[in-house]
Amino acid sequence: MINNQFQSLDSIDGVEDISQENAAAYSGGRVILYDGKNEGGTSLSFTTGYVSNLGKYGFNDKTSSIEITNSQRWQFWLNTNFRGNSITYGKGKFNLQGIYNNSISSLSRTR
Ligand SMILES: [Ca+2]
Repeated sequence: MINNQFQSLDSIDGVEDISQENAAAYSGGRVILYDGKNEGGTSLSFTTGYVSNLGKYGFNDKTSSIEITNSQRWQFWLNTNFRGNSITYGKGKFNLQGIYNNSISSLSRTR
């Protein structure tokens, strides 16, 4: 009985390890939005795709800094549905300046 219990705990650990590896592989890149400068405060991350309205995530007009990993590129718009002025960033960490601070409403991955 005890051995069986240990075996099933080991199995569970094994599954968790595999999913962590998959998560690491899948995170070949991501964008992370922060509501504070210098990657501070609340964050929200995406690995791919199009986000037409950050309001769906409670993050409309909140982003103050951005981190992009690997070789991804992301474009950020002032308005929802990819409208208005936009700015594009590649890999790195950025504080949003001027009109872009606390104004991003949509984004999409471009690479
Ligand atoms: Ca906006």
